[in-house]
Amino acid sequence: MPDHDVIVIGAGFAGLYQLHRLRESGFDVRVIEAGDDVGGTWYWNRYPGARCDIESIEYSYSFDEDLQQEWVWTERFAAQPELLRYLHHVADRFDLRKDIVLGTRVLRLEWDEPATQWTVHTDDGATCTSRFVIAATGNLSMPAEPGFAGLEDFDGELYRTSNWPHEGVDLTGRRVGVVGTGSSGLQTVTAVAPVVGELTVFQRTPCFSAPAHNRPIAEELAEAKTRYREIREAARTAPDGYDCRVGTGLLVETQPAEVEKELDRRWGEGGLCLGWAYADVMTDLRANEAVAEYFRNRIRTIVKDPAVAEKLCPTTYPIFSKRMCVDTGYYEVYNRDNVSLVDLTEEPIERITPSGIVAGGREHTLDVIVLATGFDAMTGALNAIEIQSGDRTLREAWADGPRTYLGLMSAGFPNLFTVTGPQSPSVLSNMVTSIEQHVGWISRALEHLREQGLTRMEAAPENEDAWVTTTNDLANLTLFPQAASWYMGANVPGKERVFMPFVGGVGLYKQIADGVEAGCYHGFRFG
Ligand code: FAD
Ligand code: N01
Repeated sequence: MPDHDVIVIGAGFAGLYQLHRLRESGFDVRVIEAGDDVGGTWYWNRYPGARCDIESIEYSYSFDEDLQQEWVWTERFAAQPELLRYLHHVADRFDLRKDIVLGTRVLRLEWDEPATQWTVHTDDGATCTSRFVIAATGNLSMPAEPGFAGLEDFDGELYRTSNWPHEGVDLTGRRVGVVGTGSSGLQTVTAVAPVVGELTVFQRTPCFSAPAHNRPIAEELAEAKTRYREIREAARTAPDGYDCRVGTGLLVETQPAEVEKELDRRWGEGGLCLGWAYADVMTDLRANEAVAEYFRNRIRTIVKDPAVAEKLCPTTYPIFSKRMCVDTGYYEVYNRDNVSLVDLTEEPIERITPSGIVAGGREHTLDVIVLATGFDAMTGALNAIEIQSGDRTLREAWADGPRTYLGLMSAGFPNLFTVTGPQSPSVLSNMVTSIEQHVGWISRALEHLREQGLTRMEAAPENEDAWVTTTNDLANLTLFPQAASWYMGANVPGKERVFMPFVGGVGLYKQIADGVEAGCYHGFRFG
């Protein structure tokens, strides 16, 4: 018999709930987490300004009514310390820590077909076995390497937003360079600009960002708590896993003045819902360009120097085809005297020297470099583990891009589940909604196996092929593949360019997954 029924890898939002859910159902579960504490994303990403951009009321667990009633969110978009406190509260409230091994990285998984179990090898040299493994390893947990020549020669301080020192960093009065202008870079830049002496922002591709209009939410929260059931139900069927009042009209058939009014309204509300004003924004380049130009005009209005404003205006990809950002005064930062912008398309980074960054032949002298250069997203953490089944590793099976059935399992790798795996809505959604949906589905599948006296479950190759085709075909109906985004794996040199998330939306995906379950797990094989 294996040592455990289930080993879960990772103790973020996904791993914590997966542990609780299966333990409640009577399974013996062990969680293995590389970090020294629970929290996942919110354990690692402690950079100044880090906060969520899905509203806290919705970016939180729904599985326990008492939990959602008792927890008090202070802001519309909670900051990292509050999110981490929440996840600690969850771990303690449900007594999860006793089944979590911290500070331990899973290096290798080996499928033992005769014993129908996985052997799990960890970086402390130990091994243990389990019937099932659930990878809750995160879509954005493996930092990407920017590959700058000379990085190790830098004599100043070097930090990564994805692994920020727990004790914090005093940047007061210092010359700071931030590389990267995605969500992490943008939040960092906004937070540190008023504190540092000089700030140089190194931008390769500008982002589109909408205002957060962050605020205390005492009254909103009290009201939300009276109808939490309704809010959660709406989230589970919405395209993005949160309530956005999705527009059903076509922008191209709407009068420009009306479009302007609707976009103004959504800009006034703030947050990510700007993308959901019209139904054709991600399928019709004309509609997309109209919204993109609306954003650019906003940037031009905020940023006083027209040359800087133009550099901040994205023009090389459709809006929303790279993950949109949400900010609190980002563009305003460029009106400060202590902030300068380096456009890396004109002046590429050549190397890092002991005293700074050389870009376009100019040396920028710096005390501190902050790398906000992103993640090997979606497949990075999984591929970092040597996952061996028969004569193949998962990395080999996914060499031309991830292959899954429903983003839950991969053919040839029995009893291995992925929470919010590639080809599920995952990063295109409120991740907590998608995590809860996957955890529920996986847990019910394991209960089904137990009830039927079965020990083995695997995706059928033909259903996996069909799902891969479906997800690719759906993505190709949209503008998403037109951007060199991390959704496409384009930020990691040598990574296969395939659009990885399922674009059909959380509600549709749930219907499909529920249908598969109701149809006796159609497309899965049991033993
Ligand atoms: P994670 O939180 O990434 O946890 C995975 C854990 O697995 C990590 O702790 C990691 O250490 C561990 N792990 C990985 N590999 C191994 C291994 N081999 N051995 C042992 N342990 C391992 N999503 C939203 O929906 N809304 C937001 O507002 C939002 N904001 C974000 C802000 C930031 C800064 C970042 C980086 C991401 C954000 N995301 C957001 C995405 C976020 O990752 C998810 O919302 C969510 O936190 C994912 O939870 P998870 O448990 O799936 O993964
Ligand atoms: O990473 P990113 P992130 N030289 O990949 C640049 C979530 N999140 O950590 O676009 C120069 O978006 C790169 O340039 P380019 C959210 O889902 C949410 O910021 O590749 N530049 C880009 O500008 C998000 O999408 C929040 O040309 C280099 C930047 O670095 C996801 O996590 C906060 C480079 C990386 O941006 C990832 O966000 C934080 C190089 N060699 C994260 N390599 C919220 O607000 C990379 N870049 C909720």
